[in-house]
Amino acid sequence: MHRAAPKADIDESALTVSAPKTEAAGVKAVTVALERAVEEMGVVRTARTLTRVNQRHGFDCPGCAWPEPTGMRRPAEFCENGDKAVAEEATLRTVTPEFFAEHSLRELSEKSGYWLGQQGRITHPMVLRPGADHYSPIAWTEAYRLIAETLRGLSTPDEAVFYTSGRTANETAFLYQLLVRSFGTNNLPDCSNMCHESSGAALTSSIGIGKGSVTIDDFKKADLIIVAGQNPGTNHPRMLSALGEAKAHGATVIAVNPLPETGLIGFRDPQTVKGFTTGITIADDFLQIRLGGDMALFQGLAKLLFEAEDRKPGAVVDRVFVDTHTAGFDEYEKHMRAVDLGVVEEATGLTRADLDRTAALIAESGNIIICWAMGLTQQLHGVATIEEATNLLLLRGMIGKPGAGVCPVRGHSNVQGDRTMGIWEKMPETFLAALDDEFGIRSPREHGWDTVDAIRAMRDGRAKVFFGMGGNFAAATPDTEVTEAALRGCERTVHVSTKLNRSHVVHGRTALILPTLGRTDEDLQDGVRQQVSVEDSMSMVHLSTGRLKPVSEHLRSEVAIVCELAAELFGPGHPVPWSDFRRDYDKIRDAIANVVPGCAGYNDKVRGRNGFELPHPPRDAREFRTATGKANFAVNDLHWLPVPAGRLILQTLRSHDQYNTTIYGLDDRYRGIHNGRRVVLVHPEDIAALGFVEDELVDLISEWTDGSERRVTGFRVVAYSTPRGNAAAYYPETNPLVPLDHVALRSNTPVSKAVTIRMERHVNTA
Ligand SMILES: Nc1nc2c(c(=O)[nH]1)N[C@H]1C(S)=C(S)[C@@H](COP(=O)(O)OP(=O)(O)OC[C@H]3O[C@@H](n4cnc5c(=O)[nH]c(N)nc54)[C@H](O)[C@@H]3O)O[C@H]1N2
Ligand SMILES: Nc1nc2c(c(=O)[nH]1)N[C@H]1C(S)=C(S)[C@@H](COP(=O)(O)OP(=O)(O)OC[C@H]3O[C@@H](n4cnc5c(=O)[nH]c(N)nc54)[C@H](O)[C@@H]3O)O[C@H]1N2
Ligand SMILES: [Mo]
Repeated sequence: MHRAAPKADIDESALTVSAPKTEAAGVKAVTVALERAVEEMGVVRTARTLTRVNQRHGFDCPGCAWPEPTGMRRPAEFCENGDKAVAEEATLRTVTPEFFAEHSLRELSEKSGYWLGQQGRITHPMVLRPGADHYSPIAWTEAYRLIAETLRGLSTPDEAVFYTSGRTANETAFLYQLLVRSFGTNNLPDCSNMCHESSGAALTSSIGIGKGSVTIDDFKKADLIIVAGQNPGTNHPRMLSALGEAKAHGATVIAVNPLPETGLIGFRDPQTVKGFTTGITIADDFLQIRLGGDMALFQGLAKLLFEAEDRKPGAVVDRVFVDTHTAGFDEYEKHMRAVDLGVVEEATGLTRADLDRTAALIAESGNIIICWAMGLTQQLHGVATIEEATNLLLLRGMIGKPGAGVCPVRGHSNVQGDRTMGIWEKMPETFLAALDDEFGIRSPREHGWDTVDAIRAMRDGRAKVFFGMGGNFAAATPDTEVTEAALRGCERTVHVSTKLNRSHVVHGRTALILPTLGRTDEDLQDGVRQQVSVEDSMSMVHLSTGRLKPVSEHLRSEVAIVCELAAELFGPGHPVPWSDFRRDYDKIRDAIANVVPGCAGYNDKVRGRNGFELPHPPRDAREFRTATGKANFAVNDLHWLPVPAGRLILQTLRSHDQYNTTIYGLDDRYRGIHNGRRVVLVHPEDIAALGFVEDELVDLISEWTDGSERRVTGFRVVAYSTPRGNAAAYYPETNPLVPLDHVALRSNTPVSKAVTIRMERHVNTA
């Protein structure tokens, strides 16, 4: 079935600005989601899909990684943006061989990512031969042969890069890393390198495991929840229900953010009938912090906590916890006592009263959770900042007890599971040894390239093949011009994809598109329905079953693609039973059970009512598997971001109408931006001080330490509530501004939330 896609691309001149919304979700959210769903899928398919999101026997929402409430799943775990994610995937619009015959590559490369994505689901495997101007259809067997031939022709397996985006289910992820390691490289960059890598690095060093320590039930037991650097109203809408419930149980919520994000500030719960009539304010307090000021905030709070302890010895520092379970406390205390609160005020833009009030709450609260996302991780000192947040919790004894802990809120629905399954360029020896034992292979031990290093390798000609398991590498990565040139320099680029995106038109000498089933699609192998499994942000693993009839009979599951490619690449006699795995996903799970820690009995456990919880030693037993055997207080020198004269610090973030590089629509309703995306949000006084006026068109120019400049053009200036010297604009339009070498220390994550820019009046050259 083919439905017409909207033909028009974005017309930024139609952009309008209205006052930001003061409330998130509610009736409007339900209406918007349903309209979008019916438009994409029609009424029947809408009814069949939206009732199965996140239900037992249903499929896992391809949106965010926020967990489902345990015990009873609500009759409809409604979420506007989850439903948009489903509609985007379950659409009946298709991109067929005729489409590719009609549209040349040149034409497609001039289209926006929005337009490309709106065309629908890709129906056939396609190839772009050297010098060709159009993609043309290719048989699956021939596609595998081409890929295998190129891989075998490399002078070393390390000349290939195998990227993963976090939608990939556990079964695929496990087999994919097995294929890559059997082939002989650890070059397994993933979207996590650009996302929560800083959280993983900080938490592994502080508590011995790179995952959050709270479960969904802890939210009901918390007294204080700090949400820093996160916009849940848009990116994790169901988290607002958990926060609302926490408040009903008496919790206080503090939002730490440069922007007054709708949802944290106001919220109507669409889950409850009451939600349709009464709204609540989620955040009891809002600390409007300057970009990159969080490290100063957490250090300043620590100093104030030590002073409170002096006034009332024994009341603030959890001595028993600190003495029994931690290392490095004395040095940390000394360092924090020396913090200059004047500097903290300057760095954060907050007042002494803000700091005192927050410190008092932390001192008095019995159970504290700190949540965060990209506002903390995509910063130069993101790892140290997260360590400082963790230090505060350790000082108060807040890890490994109900209602308290660290909560990095993950992005992609299975990004955490992919890591558990071995998608990482630096998997530990224990994992590799277990993998080798299970299959009789010899995994390479040398660490591979992460995302930024993979771009450098392609740029420098050290990598020649790019293989993407989902995602949109060309658009999601920093320094677009450099990255696109790097991809174009490749011998072969291959993408396993559901929908068309920028990465298909920024191609190597030969390019392949391998169309795959999504979460919502029924996956039949030899006539038998298969299920996959995923892990949410809180280490809960559960099954996901797609039931929709795929839009084309030529789609293959990601598992099948990996197995069939492996069979072609390795030939008969390979020790891994690829074809058995393809036929029966239970067999993959049996292998996972033998290799992946905490997964024994996987097939049984994952079929339990709510799936199963992976072990988390700090949460389960206050056991810290660090080098010291204890939780470590980290000691960091204070860093923050002064704004150079005449400049702004820019953060690149998501609108309410997108999923990463997938643009659902042009309406950032909560922020009052409609019909367009090229805006830069600036403090009204900065607009005037820099010599501009509201609504005028500017170019944004980033300046890097080596003197180089990067420019994006034609952005409308919008007056917005943000700290002085700070600005915000949407990703991925602003990715060209982020220099490749502008990465977080210790995690190599692109610093997408702090790019120094200047604005220039836009000169229309068209
Ligand atoms: N609908 C929808 N859902 C999504 C996604 C999506 O694109 N659309 N993406 C998914 C993915 S992969 C991810 S990683 C998550 C992302 O979830 P978020 O991290 O919420 O996403 P961003 O839009 O990047 O928002 C960053 C937030 O941090 C704030 N911030 C920026 N810099 C700072 C800072 O220096 N300090 C503080 N305290 N705050 C700061 C910004 O103002 C903004 O509120 O969402 C996931 N869920
Ligand atoms: N400037 C800036 N850059 C950023 C960020 C930022 O905040 N600012 N955020 C970063 C973050 S947090 C992340 S996670 C990355 C995201 O980076 P990616 O994960 O690479 O990007 P996505 O846009 O999520 O990928 C979308 C594409 O995935 C494909 N797809 C969708 N579903 C499936 C599926 O089921 N299977 C397969 N095989 N393919 C599928 C579709 O073809 C779609 O076009 O971007 C990062 N880049
Ligand atoms: Mo992410």
